[in-house]
Amino acid sequence: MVDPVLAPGSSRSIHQSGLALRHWPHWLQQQTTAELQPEHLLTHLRQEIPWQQPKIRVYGRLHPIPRQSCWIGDGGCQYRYSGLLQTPEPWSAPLLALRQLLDGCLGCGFNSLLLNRYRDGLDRMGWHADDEPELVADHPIASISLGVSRSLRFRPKPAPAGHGDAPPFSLELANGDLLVMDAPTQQHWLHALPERRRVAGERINLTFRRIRTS
Ligand SMILES: O=C(O)CCC(=O)C(=O)O
Repeated sequence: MVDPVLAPGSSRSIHQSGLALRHWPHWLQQQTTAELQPEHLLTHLRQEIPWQQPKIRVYGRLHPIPRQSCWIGDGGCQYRYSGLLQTPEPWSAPLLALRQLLDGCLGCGFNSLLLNRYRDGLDRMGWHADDEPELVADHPIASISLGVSRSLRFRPKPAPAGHGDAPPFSLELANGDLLVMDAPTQQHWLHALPERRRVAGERINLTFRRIRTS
């Protein structure tokens, strides 16, 4: 049994109208399991994940997405994002251990995981919300960052659906950080990982989610 460390005092909460985030800097480094230390996880993910760079249609033309990705989940956890239907790859032992640790710490039940690999500062993710109908809307999304630091940008969805007057902001996510996006953030806000030209190093991000299963 792993020994979860989720000291309430070490997180910071960010609340704005329609947005609720919790951020634990260097959370992984505080865990006692050796296989979950950032360097172990990075090595595992680089070697064992079947990374893909699918093409998506933008204005009628096919373009490779500007990053690599992989979708992992329990059987039946199909997910459509960027217009692509994803059938889940199976859990590896370290990723299952991380999921169980997060389930215990946060008191929830993740059943799927989207991995994104930004090979350098040119790889990026555009503005979007994780609000697809397959996702359980009021379930938290837990994001683990590995590798170089990058900024995650937030901005409200345009009014009236969102909270259009709130100012955009950035959150710097470093190696080992845990960010939890609580409901109703995805309903009212967008997020993006913009390119950062001066960054040469790699970042891998893991977002644990809950897909509806019937
Ligand atoms: O890489 C990140 O931190 C953001 C990933 C993301 O936006 C997503 O998985 O929906």
